[in-house]
This record gives sequence, C-alpha cells and structure tokens, in this order.
Amino acid sequence: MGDSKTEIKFSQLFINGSFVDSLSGNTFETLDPRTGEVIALVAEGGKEDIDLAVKAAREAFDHGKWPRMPGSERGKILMKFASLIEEHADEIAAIDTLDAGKLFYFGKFAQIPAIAGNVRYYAGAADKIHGETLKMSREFQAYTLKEPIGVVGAIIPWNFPSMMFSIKVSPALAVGCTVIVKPAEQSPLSALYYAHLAKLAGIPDGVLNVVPGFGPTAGAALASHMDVDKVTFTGSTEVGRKIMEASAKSNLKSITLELGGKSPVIIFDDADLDMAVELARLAIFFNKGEVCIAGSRVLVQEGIYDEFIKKCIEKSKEWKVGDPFDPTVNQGPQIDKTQYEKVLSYIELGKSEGAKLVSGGKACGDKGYYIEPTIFTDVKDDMRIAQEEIFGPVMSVMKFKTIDEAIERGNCSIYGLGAGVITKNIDTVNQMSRSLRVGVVWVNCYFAFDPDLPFGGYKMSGFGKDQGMDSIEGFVKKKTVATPLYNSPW
Ligand code: TXE
Repeated sequence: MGDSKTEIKFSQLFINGSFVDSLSGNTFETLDPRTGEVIALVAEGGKEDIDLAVKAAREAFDHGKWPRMPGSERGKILMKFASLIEEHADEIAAIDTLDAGKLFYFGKFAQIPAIAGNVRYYAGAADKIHGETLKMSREFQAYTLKEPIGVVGAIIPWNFPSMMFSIKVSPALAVGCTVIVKPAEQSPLSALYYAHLAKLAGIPDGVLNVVPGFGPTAGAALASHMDVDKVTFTGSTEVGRKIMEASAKSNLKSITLELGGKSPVIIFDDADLDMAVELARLAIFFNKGEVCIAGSRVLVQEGIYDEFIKKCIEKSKEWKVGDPFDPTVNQGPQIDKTQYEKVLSYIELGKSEGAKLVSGGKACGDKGYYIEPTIFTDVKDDMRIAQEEIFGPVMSVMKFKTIDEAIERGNCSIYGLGAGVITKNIDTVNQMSRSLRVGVVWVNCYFAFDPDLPFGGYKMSGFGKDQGMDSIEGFVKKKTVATPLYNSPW
C-alpha cells in the first residue's frame, strides 16, 4: 500500500539497463515538500554520465533491435509496460506525492491509470506509422518513409513528473527511437521507478536511460550533445531559449518546446454561473497552480462580475489545503522553497500593483510549503501578475464588456498555451475559438486532456506537440524515395 512510509527503492542512474552510481560518486538530496525533509539521496548525473547514457542509446539505436523490430513487437512490449504501470499505481502515486506534493488519491485512481492509457495509445500506434505514395509528373513513382529520428533527450519538469515522463517517452519509444530522460532535480524518483518497470517489460538495454541531475550540468550536456538527434523539453521559457541556443551551437538537433503560459478563462454573461465558478476554481487551484496551462487570468463579463466574485470567494474557502496523502485535501504543498517564495512574492507584488486581494494571500501550515488559494480582483492587463507566470494558486480576475474586448484581452499575453471559454452561445464559441491565438480552447470545460488530443502552444509557449498522433511526427524523419516506373536513361 503506497503511503507516506513508501520505501524508495531506486535512486541511482539508469544507464544501459542497469542502476549505477554517477561517475563522480556525487549525490543530491530530494526533499519532501510537506516538511522540507530529505526523502532520499539521488545519484547526481553530470556531463560524463550523460556521455555514457548517450553512448548506450546511440549503440541501441544504430545497431540494436529496437528500431529494427516490427512496430507490432514494440507495441506488445509497450503494452506490457502499461500494465506494469497500472499494477504499481499505488507505489508510483506515493512516490510522486512524497517527491512533488501531488495528491495521492488523484494520482492512484486518475493520473497513473491515465499514464498507462497514454502508453497504450502509443503502443497501439507503433505499427501504424507509415508514409505516403506520391504522384510524380514524369514517369516516376515515389514514396515517403517515416523513420525514427534517432537518439532523443527528454528534459522534463517537476510539476507532473509521471505524466511528463510518459508523454515524452511513449511516442519516442513507439516509433523506435532510443531515449535519455533527464528528470527535474526536484522530482527524480518516479522516472527511476519507470525505468525499472521498463526493464521488467522487456525494453532492451540502452533503449531507455534515466539520468537525474541538475539543469545547467546534466540538462545542458544533453541539449548540446553532438550525438543526440532530438530534444523534447517542457519547462520555463527561459530554459527553452537555452535549449534552442545549445542546439544551434552544436548539431542543430530537432527541438520540441512546451513552455510557460498565462491562459485566460473567459466567462460570458450567459454562462451557467455555478459551472463557471467551479471551472475557474479548478483551472487555477488544481495541482496548486503548478500547471503550465493553469487558467491564471479570469476574464468575466460585467453583467455577472460581482456575483461571480462572491461565489468564487465562497468556493475558495471550501478548497482544503493540507497533507496530499489525506483524501479530503484538494491542494498540497508547492514543490519547493524557491517556488513557494516566488508565489508569495507575486502575491505581495499584486497588492503593491493595486490589485484587490479578496481571498487567501498567505502561507499556511506550520511546516512545508503550503499557500492559501488566493484571489485578486480589479486586475489590469498591464500588471505583472496579469502578465507573468506565477505558477501557484493565484487567480487574477478582470472585468470585460464586449466580445471584441474579450478577444483582444484574452490574446494580451506573450504566451499562447490555452484558453477556457464559458458560454451557452454557439456564435460566441465559434468566434472565440477562431480568434484566440492559443494551442487549445476548452469550451465549457477545462483540463480536458486525452492521449488523442495534441497539446502545445502558440507564441512564446513553444512549438511542436505533445500527445496525439502529432507527437509521433516530432520523433520521425520523413525520407523521400523516387524511382523510374520503366527503364529509364536516368
Ligand atoms: O524550470 P526549469 P524551474 C516555469 C514556472 C516555474 C519556472 C521555473 O513558471 O516557476 O518555470 O521553474 C532543466 N539546460 N515552469 O526553474 O529550470 C531542469 O533541470 C538544460 C513551467 O524548475 O525550466 C528541469 O529538468 N536543461 C513548466 C527542466 O529543465 C535545464 C514546468 C525544467 O526546469 C537547464 C516547470 C539548462 N540550462 C517550470 N536549466 C511547464 N511548462 O509546465 C534547467 N534545466
């Protein structure tokens, strides 16, 4: 039974099918955000460990059986991996709760089963990746081959350690790539557990490697490695730039970036008010606001603005903050001291910028990194709390009058990850969904994820897609083959 006493079994690097210490022998502490206490000492991968992992992945790609076996065979092994994930949901959920403050019951009954579903989706896709037959104007025929891109570096963040692992690794493995995962230093443990399960499932040595370590060392070494063909990254916009720079300065490796957001939830006068309040609350307080696509800007039409705020304040009081192992709790601790202090400093900034604090606004609990669900009203577009990613449970509410204003202000951000639109009017839905410059529009819902739905942003939220069959395209190269139809002088 996974609980707060769950034993940490895997804390070394996973390279070429074995758990090993780092070459330097260095370790780092991973901490429990409920208390700030050490959970485990984890082997700290550096540049030389990344070199070893890349060598193993390169060998497995260039000479191993994984990219060469029929897709259906890879699919069968990935199906087994998915079943093992499901069987160990309890333990994995407990690890993510300890390491990242995530809600245990949500993990066990929703998130980890969804991850197994995600692996299965790509397992099913593994034998359905094919090119096209092309019509040429002359007496030739031609076709395209979709080939795995090669060795993939997956640099992932701490807010969804399991989901991020799965959405990066599953499509890459399905198409026949080999992978090195660099989990976030705040939450490295579940990735190591997945490596263990991958080995049990029969994923060959060297195909999946996991190297915990720090961004500027292990992460940077992966991003600038000459033998890595692709980096898929989720994290801050600032580090996304560094990854692009590293690619430009090394081997021009292909890149997918899923970066920050400042997504609007836009609520029209005709909305079902109770539903709107529920969705707005979920959009920003779920996972303690540590969500790239959190609905951090709530734009409410003037006719229901006052009533919305009243109900939203009432509802935020019912949102229970506390130990994420407690089944009645809605919100656990922020991931670490740095993020906790960042969120609290944004709350101070909001007050000093003139926004009205109407609910929450303080840290809570006598230890750990807990913050009250917080609501600001009277927020203006040019305030920093309306423009910058806070990455915490802080809602900024603004008032608008017309649909044109909603479009303009909804788009008033350097980011373009997602948006929520809440209305009963189909014309409003159509106009909004075509005018918002974002990667996903959720109409009368929020966080509607599915393995089949492509996910990824516009503008400075990045490019390329995670999830869906689009994600497959990020891990293949298309080769064109042309040949004469008849004997030809060419
Ligand atoms: O992110 P980083 P941080 C946002 C959020 C948060 C802020 C900072 O606003 O408050 O970013 O968080 C690795 N080369 N998001 O500092 O640093 C790092 O080790 C290569 C949004 O934790 O971007 C980790 O594995 N890699 C986001 C990963 O990058 C480097 C989720 C992400 O960490 C590196 C997380 C380097 N030079 C934070 N430096 C989202 N889009 O969901 C760091 N890393």
